[in-house]
Amino acid sequence: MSITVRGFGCLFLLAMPAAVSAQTYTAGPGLALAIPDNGYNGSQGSMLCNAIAVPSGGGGGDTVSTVSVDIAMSHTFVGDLTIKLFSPAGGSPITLVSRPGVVETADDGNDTAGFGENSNLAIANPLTYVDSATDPSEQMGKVPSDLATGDVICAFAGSPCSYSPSPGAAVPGTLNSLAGQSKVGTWQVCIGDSAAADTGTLDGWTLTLGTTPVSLQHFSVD
Ligand SMILES: [Ca+2]
Ligand SMILES: [Ca+2]
Ligand SMILES: [Ca+2]
Repeated sequence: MSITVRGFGCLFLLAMPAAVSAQTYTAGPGLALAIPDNGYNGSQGSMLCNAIAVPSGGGGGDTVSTVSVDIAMSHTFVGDLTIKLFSPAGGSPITLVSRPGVVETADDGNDTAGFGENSNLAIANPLTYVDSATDPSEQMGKVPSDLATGDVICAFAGSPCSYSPSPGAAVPGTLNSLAGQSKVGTWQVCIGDSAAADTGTLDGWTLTLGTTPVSLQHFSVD
């Protein structure tokens, strides 16, 4: 945009919001990071964490407007899992998954009321966590029907590959509640496991950030 106004002999710059653009940042594939079996106690330190450093710029603005996360991992019992996204701004993480099929009384890994959903995750069938998904992650393995041990979520016929965050007993929060933060800094996906025997690994993950660039618009006055 260029606007010329006569009579002042100056150059002006206007900061104008532009359209949302999306940038993706990926760790892996092939990370092969083991999730500590039955290690989760509610703390970040009890989880497997993996970081992505997001720089300034990179084809978009630095102010977050939308967030989604793709995770490729294996696990033989999805009801064991708690998965959280930590943003560079700190504060409470966004809980993407909280032990599907278990009704938690606290976010401490100690619930013994049941084992939760028994279906599997596979690296070849990554899942997307996004606010707009039809099914909450608490329903993983329950849609379109109750999957059995060995059935892989997203690979099983009719099983969705996208889920919205389910906080369980953790601090509530949607991914897009991170809007307005700076994207710049360290983002972490952390995965906890709350029951013995079944295990899994993190193979890779992708962070997709919609940002709103602020573009400088020139106009001259002469
Ligand atoms: Ca749950
Ligand atoms: Ca099941
Ligand atoms: Ca386990």
